[in-house]
Amino acid sequence: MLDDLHALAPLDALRAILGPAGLLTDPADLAPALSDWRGLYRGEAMALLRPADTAQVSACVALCAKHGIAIIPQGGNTSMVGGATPETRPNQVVLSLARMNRIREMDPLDMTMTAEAGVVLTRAQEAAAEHGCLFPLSLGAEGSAMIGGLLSTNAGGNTTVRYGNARELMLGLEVVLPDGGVVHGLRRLRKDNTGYALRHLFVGAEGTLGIITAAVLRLFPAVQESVTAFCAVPDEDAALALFRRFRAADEGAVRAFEYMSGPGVELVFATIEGAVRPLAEPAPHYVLLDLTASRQGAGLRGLAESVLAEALEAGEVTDAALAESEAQRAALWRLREEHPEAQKRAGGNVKNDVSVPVSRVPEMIRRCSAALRELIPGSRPMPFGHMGDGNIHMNLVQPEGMDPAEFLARAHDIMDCVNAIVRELGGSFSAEHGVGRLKTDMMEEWRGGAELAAMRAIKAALDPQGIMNPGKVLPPG
Ligand code: FAD
Ligand code: 2HG
Ligand code: ZN
Repeated sequence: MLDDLHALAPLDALRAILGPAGLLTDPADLAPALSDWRGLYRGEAMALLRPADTAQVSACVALCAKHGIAIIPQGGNTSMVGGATPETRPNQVVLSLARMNRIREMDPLDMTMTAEAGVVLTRAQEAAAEHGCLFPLSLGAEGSAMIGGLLSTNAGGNTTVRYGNARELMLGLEVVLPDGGVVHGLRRLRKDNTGYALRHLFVGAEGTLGIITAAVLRLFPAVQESVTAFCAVPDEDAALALFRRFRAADEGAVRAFEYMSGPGVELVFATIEGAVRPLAEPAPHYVLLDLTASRQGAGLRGLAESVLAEALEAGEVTDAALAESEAQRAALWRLREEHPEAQKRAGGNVKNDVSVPVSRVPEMIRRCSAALRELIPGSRPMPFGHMGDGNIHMNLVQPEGMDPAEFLARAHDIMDCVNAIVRELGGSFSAEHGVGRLKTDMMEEWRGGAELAAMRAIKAALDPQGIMNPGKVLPPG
């Protein structure tokens, strides 16, 4: 069968593998797959492949390897770093996992879910809930991002502080290698020390080493009780002090601890319809936090009230609102989750997805904000994000009235300005979004020497032709 296919022209052979529904070449069908959520990149591809199962992925990859055709794996296409967007060059295809969206198995006893790469995160969360369990990964793009993409970027999000990154939620993987071979690693073992932990190599590899087709995911007990609090805080140190206070009171209860700047929240009110002000007075900084427990009667409301009362007394909190209903909880979270959209609507904005040790977050925010204001007078720093993980989106919104193109032309100066401070504080230039296409030029400086050499050796060993997602993660050379 493979020999017959290899006799055909590549696109005809791919069509023979995938059937008419599995191969699209009409420019209108391809267009959404050729650009990214941020609108930074636009690429080219001769076709969009939409395999329905692992055998089809394997056959497509083997055929592409034979013809030297590059493959760009794509899930929900929500990458913040252009990781799923093809470059502008010939002889490449985008391979979407969207049709591979079956949940193959749920096991509430082993607390595992075996899901295909194209399962959308909200569907995985719902499936877990239908079995009385929790799949805890949660982030703003959860209605589009897919299991394969989430694992390939080792996504973080709002619950990392409690449950870890996507990597910590994965027990086993099925992967198609760049020669079409299949790693059948869907083991649901908590312990499995059998040589190199290959499964972890593909997590965070951003599609440069192979295609994840399915994964065994860890489940947790469902949430039975929760409290959400939206707090006004006077400064960054107070926000961190509040985190310490809640952690000390009950570390296991803190599901999310998110920081937002006053100007960032005001931008949400200004640009997002229906955003509701939860506190009487605007504040310079805010914290949104969730406490959850897997048993009823855990007393989380009392805990939140007593910790907040102490924090008010200590001057760490100036006002706070506790959600009284699911609708209020959603409204509070909306103020946080609309930050990316609000910043997009404000014209040019430059993202800096950075991390530092948690203890250095206040200093990082203060120093970066001051340096950015000096670099571009009138620009608006709007840091927000996962304070409990030391991961802040140190974003900069353009000055009002400035031409967005003029502002975006300074993007690399802006990233360099933030990165220099982050480096001094022992941090990382990419905390959760990955390297993709946007940050390859930072790899030499940050990961050069033996670390980058080892990464290149792994890439060369698994993908000697360099057909898997070229131009991503590793710098040229
Ligand atoms: P894609 O964007 O399609 O792909 C991402 C990368 O993975 C690409 O390099 C692609 O080639 C590769 N890839 C995709 N599928 C596979 C596969 N099956 N096998 C191998 N490689 C594959 N990220 C966070 O970490 N935390 C957040 O809080 C967060 N919030 C976000 C909020 C918004 C509004 C948006 C737009 C994005 C956000 N992101 C966040 C970024 C993004 O959602 C994540 O990176 C997500 O994991 C990407 O999933 P995806 O399915 O869209 O992958
Ligand atoms: C989030 O935490 C995402 O909302 C997006 O990681 C961050 O827009 C951003 O910079
Ligand atoms: Zn984030």
